[in-house]
Amino acid sequence: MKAKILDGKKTAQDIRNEIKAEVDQLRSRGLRPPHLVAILVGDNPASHTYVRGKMRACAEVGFDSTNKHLPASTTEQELLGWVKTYNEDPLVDGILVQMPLPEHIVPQNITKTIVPHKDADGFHPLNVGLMTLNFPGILSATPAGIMELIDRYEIPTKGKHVVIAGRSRIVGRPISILMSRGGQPGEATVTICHRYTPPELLKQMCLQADIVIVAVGKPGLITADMIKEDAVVIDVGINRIEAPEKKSGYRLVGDVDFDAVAEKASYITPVPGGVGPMTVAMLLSNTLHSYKRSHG
Ligand code: BQF
Repeated sequence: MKAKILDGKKTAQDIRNEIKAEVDQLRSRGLRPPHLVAILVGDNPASHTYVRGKMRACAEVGFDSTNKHLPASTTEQELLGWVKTYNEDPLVDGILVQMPLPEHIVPQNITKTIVPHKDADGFHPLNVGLMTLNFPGILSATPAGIMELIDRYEIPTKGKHVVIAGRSRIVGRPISILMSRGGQPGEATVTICHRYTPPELLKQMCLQADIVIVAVGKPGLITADMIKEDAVVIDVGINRIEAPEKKSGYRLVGDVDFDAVAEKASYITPVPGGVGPMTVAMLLSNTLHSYKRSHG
């Protein structure tokens, strides 16, 4: 089958329009809009691009936003000081610290210091715990974006076999929990593959999957011979590869051999324009929820 595209770019636009409508409502009632703060440490070019995109998304939906740029030499203590300042600021609803951080800062120390109800990325251990136990809380933005995409395209997950490649704290691990924790859409059978899964076993697992979710960071990891006819393929990989013909000098590809796999799958996410824009939309959604929580 020639796969249909799971259009994250369009779906994220729909979500932003829904959020904008809510923000317009708030404004018409004389309330301030939600406010997201992004803290960026250092000068990683990709991080700059991501933060710029997030700030643009805030502007589009009518959120206030603050882009707090700190030098690469910022100490962990100084960064924690900024986090605490925004934690205590009643005019700030969401806080994110852009990853990756410079080597001398331990990311978990930062993540656990953000007050859980302002944790726009959903990385705080309390939010991860609540998510695991199926309690209401803030969901990690990328897994939430994947679930939202699956939900809006009405892809069945109940009783299906979901194979996940990659076990990161931010994507692989939480999506495995969301898919299997019970409730809709969390009634799947889940297999997690990771760096110690032998390639032959990864292939066997993928061939048995109704839904394959790949978040590894290796271009071309998933090839058409690993995919069952009519499977759903979700590519979370974002890899920059050299492309001299491009103005930027690079182009983005996922972890999936898109053209060949699209001949076999029933649905597939493109890169760019798949999961990435959904992540940013869920960041806004998390911030709106935080705002509503503090405004009754
Ligand atoms: C798209 C991220 C790895 C490491 C740190 C749209 C984004 C990406 C792609 C984006 C990501 C990935 C983000 C597209 C945020 C997703 O059109 O395909 C948006 O901004 N993302 C991040 O902040 O840090 C990362 C991936």
